[in-house]
Amino acid sequence: MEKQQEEVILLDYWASMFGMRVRIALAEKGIPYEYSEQDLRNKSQLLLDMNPVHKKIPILIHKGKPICESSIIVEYIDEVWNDKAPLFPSDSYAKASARFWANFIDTKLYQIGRNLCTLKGEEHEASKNEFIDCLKLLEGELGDKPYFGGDNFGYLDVSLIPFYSWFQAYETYGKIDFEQECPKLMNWAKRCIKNKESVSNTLPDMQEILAFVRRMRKIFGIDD
Ligand code: GS8
Repeated sequence: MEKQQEEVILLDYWASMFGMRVRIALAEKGIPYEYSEQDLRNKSQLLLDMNPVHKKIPILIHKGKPICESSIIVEYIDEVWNDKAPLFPSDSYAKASARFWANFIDTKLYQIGRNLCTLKGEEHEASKNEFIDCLKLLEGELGDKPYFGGDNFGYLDVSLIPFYSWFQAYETYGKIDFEQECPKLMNWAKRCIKNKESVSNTLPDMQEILAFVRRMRKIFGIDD
């Protein structure tokens, strides 16, 4: 165990919901690591060497070897540090289902959220409805459970909760009232923050994310 805890480095960027997943998983497991904030507009040689395929963060470097893609990193963490806070259920069907929904978040929710913050006019209106539909589907999957993982905070909770820190930005630019649209999901998010230090210590202030999106919109010429 001592050996496995050695040499854990995370290449990350503070506002990245994908990076937050990894930070939450590492905190859940109590793994000490070196955090290395990356400049995504001027990528370090280390970042390029460790993820030459996608050139993206987060990257977990464990004993000198890189693991890329947040979902894969979280699975890796759960597998390697398997003595504490299991993130996956042991049941194969529940495991497949958690992976299915995490994939839905990556392929749908993320992209639509991005559109919400960057598009205008009719396309913007369409993404607003699509975003609400996605959240409602996720709310259906949560059902009456305290967490997506059931009684315990698990893989799908880790996958989704970072998006909550972007909700103020989505609310502002998407003009969505989340409390009204998906109250159960909002209660779930508040429950995670209240009960899980791994989450409350990781998620950045929503206002900071909003200010970040505001800056990005200026840089990309969406706003004057
Ligand atoms: C996505 C990582 C990603 O988009 C994952 O890890 O789950 N599917 C991957 N990383 C972004 C920052 S967060 O928006 C990134 O590194 N972007 C740099 C770039 O695109 O050049």
